[in-house]
Amino acid sequence: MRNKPGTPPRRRTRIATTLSAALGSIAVLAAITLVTGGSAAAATTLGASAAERGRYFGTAVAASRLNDSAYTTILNREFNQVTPENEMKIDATEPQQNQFSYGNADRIVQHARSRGMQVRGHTLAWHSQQPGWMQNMSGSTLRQAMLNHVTQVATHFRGQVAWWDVVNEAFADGGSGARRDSNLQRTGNDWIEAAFRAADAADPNAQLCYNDYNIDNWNDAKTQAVYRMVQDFKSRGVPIDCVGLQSHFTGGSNYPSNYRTTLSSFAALGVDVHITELDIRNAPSDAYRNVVNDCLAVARCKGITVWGIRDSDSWRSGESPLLFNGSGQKKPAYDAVLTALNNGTPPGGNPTTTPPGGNPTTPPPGGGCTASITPGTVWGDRYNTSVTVSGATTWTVVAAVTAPQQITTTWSGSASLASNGTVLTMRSNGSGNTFGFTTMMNGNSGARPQIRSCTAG
Ligand code: 9MR
Repeated sequence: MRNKPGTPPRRRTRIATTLSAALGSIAVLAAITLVTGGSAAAATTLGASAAERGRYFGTAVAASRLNDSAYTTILNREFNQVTPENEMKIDATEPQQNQFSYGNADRIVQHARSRGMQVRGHTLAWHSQQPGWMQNMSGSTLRQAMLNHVTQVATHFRGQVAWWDVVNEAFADGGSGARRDSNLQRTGNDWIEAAFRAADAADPNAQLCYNDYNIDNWNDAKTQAVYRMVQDFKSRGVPIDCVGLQSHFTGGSNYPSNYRTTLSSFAALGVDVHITELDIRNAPSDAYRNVVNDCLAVARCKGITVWGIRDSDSWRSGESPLLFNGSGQKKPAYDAVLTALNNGTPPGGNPTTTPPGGNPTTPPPGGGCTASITPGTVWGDRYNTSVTVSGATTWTVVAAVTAPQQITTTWSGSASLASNGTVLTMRSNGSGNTFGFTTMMNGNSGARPQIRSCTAG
C-alpha cells in the first residue's frame, strides 16, 4: 500500500503502534490489578456493583416523584433498573376502554432509558387496579378486552421494556394451592397462558414473567402451585421466560431460610428468576444481606428491585422497610447490600484480559483529561466496560459502541444515551473517577467501545 502524503515513515508508525499497545497493556494490567486487588476497586453504588456481577439493582419509581431532586439524585446514582410503581397498571394505561393513556409511564421509561437503566413493565393482566369498565366485565367480553389490553400496551412499549410482569398475583393465599378467584379467572383457567401468548406476539423480544407475592417459602402451597404452573407452561411451550418473586417481607411475611432453594428450584425449570418488589420490615441488615447472597448464588437470578427508594416513598412507610431513610441517607441495610454485592464473584470469573475485539483504545488528547478503557466481564450476549478518567475531577466523557451493539446500563456517572444507545455521554457525578457500562452485543461480538472525547470541567 502506498503511503499517503504526510503519513509518517513506516518504521516510525510501527514503533508508535507497539508503544501505544504496550502502554495500553500496562493500563489494562494496572486496572485489572485494581479490580482483583481488593477494596480499592469495590463499586460504590448498588447498580454498579450488581452490573459487575451481571445483574441489575433496581427500584420502583413513581412518576410524581420525578420532580423531587433529592429522589432523582439517589435514583440516578444508585439504580440501573426501574419498575413503574403504578403507571403501567391497567387503570393507568386504559382508563376508558380502548382509550390508552401512557403519559406517566412514558415519562418514567424516558427517564430510565436515557440514563441506561433497564425497565420492567408492571403489569399487563391483574385482578386488581382494573379500571371500572373492566371490573364490570365477564366472560368472553372480558377475555377479549384483557387480550386487547395486553396487545396494545405491549406493542406501545415494544423494544423499551426488557421484562414484562405479564400476569400478576393469580394464585390464592393459604394452603389450597388454587388459583385466586377473580373476574379474569372466571373467564377460564387458560387466561394466564392466553395473556402470555398475546404478550409474546406483541413484543417477541421482551422477557415474559409471572409475578407474585408469598411464593418465597419453598414449602408453601402457593409456591408449589406456581412452580407446577411454570413447569406445565415450559412442558407445553407456553412462552414464559421468568418468574418474579415480589418478596415483600413486610406485614406478616418474613424472609424464609429456604429462599435460595425456591430461587434455584424455579431456575431449574429453565426460567430466569427476579426479585421484583423487595422490602423488609424495619430493614434488618441480615435479611437484606441474605437476599442478595441468595440471588448471587443462583446464576439465573437476574437482579433485585426494591419497592421504593426512601422509607417515605414506601407503600408501607410505617415499617421503614427500605434502604434509604426519609432524608435520603443510607441506612445500615444499604451498606450490608452493597458489601454483599461487592463480595460476590462476577459470573464467569475475573475480567478477561484481552477483549475479543483487540486492545482498548485510548482517547484523542486535547480535552484536558484522559479516559482509559478497562475491559470487564464478557458474557455470551454482552460485556462490561470500565472507564477511568485522569487529569480532572469533573469531566465529560463521550464513548461510542458499534451498532447493532447497544449500551443498556451505566453506573457511577450521570449518563445520557443517544443514537439508539450507541453513544454515551457520561458526566462526573461525584462518585469517583471510574464509571462503567454494559453493552449488548446484538450479534456483533467483536467490536469494542471507543472513547471519542474527554473534556475537563
Ligand atoms: O406500591 C403500590 C401502591 O402505591 C399502590 O397503591 C398499590 C395498589 O394496589 O400497589 C402497590 O404495588 C403493589 C404491586 O403493584 C403488586 N404487588 C404488591 C405491591 C404492594 O401492594
